Amino acid sequence: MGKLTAEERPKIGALANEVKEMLQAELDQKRTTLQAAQIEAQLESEAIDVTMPGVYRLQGRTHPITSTVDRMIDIFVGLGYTVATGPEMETDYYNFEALNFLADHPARDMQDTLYLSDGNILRTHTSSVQIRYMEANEPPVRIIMPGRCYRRDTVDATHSAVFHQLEILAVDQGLTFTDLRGTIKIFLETMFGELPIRFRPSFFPFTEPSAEVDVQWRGRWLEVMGCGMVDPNVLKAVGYDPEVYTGFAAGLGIERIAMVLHQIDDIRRLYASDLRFLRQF
Ligand code: 2NL
Repeated sequence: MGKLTAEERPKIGALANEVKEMLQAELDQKRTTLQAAQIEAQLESEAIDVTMPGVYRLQGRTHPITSTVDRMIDIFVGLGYTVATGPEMETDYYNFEALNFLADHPARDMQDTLYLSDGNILRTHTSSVQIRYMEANEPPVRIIMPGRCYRRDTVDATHSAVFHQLEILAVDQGLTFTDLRGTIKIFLETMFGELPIRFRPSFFPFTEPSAEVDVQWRGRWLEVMGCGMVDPNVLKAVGYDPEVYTGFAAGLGIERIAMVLHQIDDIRRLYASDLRFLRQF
């Protein structure tokens, strides 16, 4: 511009302005076109065809052992009980000694119990959890222990080396066998509906007196659980005074209950993971 004459300067200046405006207009137009194309492409790639059929996904369902335990837990939680859990690997003390098993009790035999190489055992019942709970808590006690247990059993239609148990324990002042009977009656009626039940005298190392409970199911008496008043020796072992406190306890096999409820003929079906079986629940 500096080299131009005075009369050329405004003309060239106006021309330069015109060129600049033209270029700017071209650029603006190009930008608009590119942006429109980008939005178009994005809309296309994100488009959802709502008429397309869905992808079928195989749905899992609750295993009959789990649903049976869940029902039992619901009933006892409704009665004010709390769920307690503990280790599956146990010491002789918690599994037998504290539960008043004598040193030569047959259940301690290597034939019946799975011993680990370090001298520990796989718990044969969930009662060991109750001992641990009572050691750590003062009465009153209202607990249930659902859990996996192990026995050195030969597997057949009614025996499994791994099985599930649910135990109930109540310790308080003034608890009697009548409280035990009432609790079990309410539980069984909620679980199975109204049906005749009977208590038969029995024996367990950890209860005195002890009883086995039968229900009349489809015209037959079926044994469904064991129970009794907690032996004073068990209360002493956890530091409770048996002159002040009494307790009741019961234990039942979960597989057994699931088999009765669902008419399952062989316990092994519960562990075979056969989808044709599991899909029925
Ligand atoms: C059965 C019998 C039973 C218990 C379990 C228990 C636990 C403690 C103290 C006293 Cl810590 N008793 N549990 C009592 C009676 C019977 O189970 O045949 N179960 C399948």
